[in-house]
Amino acid sequence: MSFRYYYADQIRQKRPEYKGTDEQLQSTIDDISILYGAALREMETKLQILSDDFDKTHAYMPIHHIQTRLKSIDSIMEKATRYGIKDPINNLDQVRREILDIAGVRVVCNYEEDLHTMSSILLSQEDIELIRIKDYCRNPKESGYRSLHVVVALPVYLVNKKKMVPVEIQFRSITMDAWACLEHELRYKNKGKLSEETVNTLKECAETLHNVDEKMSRVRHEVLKYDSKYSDY
Ligand code: 0O2
Repeated sequence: MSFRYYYADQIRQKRPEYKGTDEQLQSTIDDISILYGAALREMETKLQILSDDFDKTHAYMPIHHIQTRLKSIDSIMEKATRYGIKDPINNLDQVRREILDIAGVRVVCNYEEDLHTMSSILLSQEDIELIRIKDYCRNPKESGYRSLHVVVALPVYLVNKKKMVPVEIQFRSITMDAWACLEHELRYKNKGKLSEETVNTLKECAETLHNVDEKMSRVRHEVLKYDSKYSDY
């Protein structure tokens, strides 16, 4: 096994149905890493700039932290199969058109109201194209999951071309993120199966945390209204 085709070899072992050459497979993998990796870095920088400018203009940083992740090829293939894409390893163009969270950014904000503020500011930027929004804050999922999912395309400039690359941004408050991380771990450790009782308890926890978010937001307004430097906020 040559080093150059190390990843292509690994993928071919799991996906022997791949019809192209190792060079073609490696080139596609490199393309995904370069394009989507670049889009992730650009998006992280954009969000960091917004947070810094908020700090300068409002003496407040809405973003608590940012995480980025590139979906693994295995995970992309699994999702493509779940989406009904036939023979995904041989239909990578279709996979890239339909799987919109290959590049994912999680923006954890201090307060629930910051999520919509930050997403609106981001969407007003002229090089950002909105693809779709799923507002699980206003319409939580059956599990109790809350988050604001925004998929956008942003330009990545290569040597001789510009490519619009989709990125999914999940805006969450600290409490939404805490719930989602714990619930995800519990579900994962139980191989996706949780008893009805546990599912209901987790839903109750999500509701309790939502109440905490609302109370914290009220406290924030109470505290900040006495401070003139926040008056335009
Ligand atoms: P990862 O590694 O977190 O990205 P899908 O539901 O995946 O078929 P779609 O349209 O992308 O398709 O769904 P959605 O619900 O808009 O976004 C899916 C992502 O939201 C998940 O990513 C999770 O990150 C998160 N999510 C959605 N529902 C829940 C939930 O009930 N609990 C938790 N903890 N997270 C949730 P992936 O793909 O699972 O993986």
